[in-house]
Amino acid sequence: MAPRSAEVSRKTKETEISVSVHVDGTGRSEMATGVGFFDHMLDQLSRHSLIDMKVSARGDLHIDDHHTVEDCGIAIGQALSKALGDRRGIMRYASIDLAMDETLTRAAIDVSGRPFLVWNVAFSAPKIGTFDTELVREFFQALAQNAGITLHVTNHYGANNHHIAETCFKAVARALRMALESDPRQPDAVPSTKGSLKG
Ligand SMILES: [Mn+2]
Repeated sequence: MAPRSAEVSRKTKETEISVSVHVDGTGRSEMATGVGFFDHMLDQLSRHSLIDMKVSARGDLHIDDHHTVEDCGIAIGQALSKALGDRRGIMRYASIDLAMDETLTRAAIDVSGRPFLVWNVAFSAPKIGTFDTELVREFFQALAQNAGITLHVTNHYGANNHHIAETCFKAVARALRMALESDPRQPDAVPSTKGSLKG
């Protein structure tokens, strides 16, 4: 498999973001989005997917975190899609039930080229510290859309909202790691009867 890396820069009137990803990495992350809790979540995404990720963002945080979080999802998704190329030789499907203390969350992924998010996660509070819990969904919606992946996330149960958010990021990370792993039985094939995973 050729090295799977990409960089994306994206600038709008709301945000200026640069992202680099190395899919076959060790989970090294450098996050500077200006949103502390979000940096913590992106660190989890990188660490548990083993995708090296560098994200720097300058967004309109004087309004709120929404544009920055959503646009980071867009840019990371675009970088992943670019790095994956024609998606040859990947396992494609993966799922995990991920436990963290009292919380259990499932992520199921199809690296299909068809963007889709099914989101069954409810938070019991609107905020984690200063972070709006509804932005967790916004991030994954942008990620799925721009990475070209089908992503289902279900929180089975949990009490602590920090844990619920964190298990979403860790479960998606771990499922991504498995789905993007090279398939030793068909290392040169695109795993689709259509012959294409580019949507
Ligand atoms: Mn944490």
